[in-house]
Amino acid sequence: MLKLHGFAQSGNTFKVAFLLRALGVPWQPVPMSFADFAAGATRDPRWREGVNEMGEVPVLELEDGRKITQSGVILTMLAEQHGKFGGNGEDERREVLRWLFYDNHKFTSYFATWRFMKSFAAKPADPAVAAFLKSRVDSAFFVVDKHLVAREYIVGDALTIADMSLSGYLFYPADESGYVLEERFPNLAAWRGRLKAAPGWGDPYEVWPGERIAPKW
Ligand SMILES: N[C@@H](CCC(=O)N[C@@H](CS)C(=O)NCC(=O)O)C(=O)O
Repeated sequence: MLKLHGFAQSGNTFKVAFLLRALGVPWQPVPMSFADFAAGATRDPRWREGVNEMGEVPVLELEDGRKITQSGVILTMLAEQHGKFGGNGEDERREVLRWLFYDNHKFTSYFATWRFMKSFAAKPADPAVAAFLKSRVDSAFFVVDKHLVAREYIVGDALTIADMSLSGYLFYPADESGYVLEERFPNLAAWRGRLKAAPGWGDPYEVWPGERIAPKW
């Protein structure tokens, strides 16, 4: 059976779980506790050597033991293998890839870092760093909000892995990030609502074993 390494607060892990559930593929979580993650479990040299040299989750472990990393690669691989959620035709598939890059570089990347710093870091954020990160989150959110103004989904007219990737962190409670989408990003909020009706969607803290942690700051 496929195994997915990750932890409950990891939206990057959730993206992959969302797709596995939408595909109806049997899989098994390999959970790490947030405390172990925060203490550096993925940065341990033995973990890097045995699981992922990049020191990150998610990691999808295949039945033959191979380990696939980077959520964008995992999503693309599974979508190709199953012929689902990858976009229809070459143009849409390229468009899906374009949004996966944007997500990994700007959208999830800044938002996940911001949320971690705001709620889960060992120390309160430096105000200048927080202001910088927040401005980067805002501009990425404005881009996707505008893209969704007259669209139901990110690419084409059906659910794809681009939706799953970009939305991965948006289903966590608003107090973890301080972002109430309805107030400033109505198209993102409406799209998130549509995705909750997608096959396989579930609340991240129910989909993955592990405790919700109250924001520290
Ligand atoms: N681009 C990567 C990002 C993965 C990532 O940043 N994962 C976080 C947890 S959600 C992590 O393991 N971070 C460890 C670190 O940055 O040291 C992906 O999409 O898989």
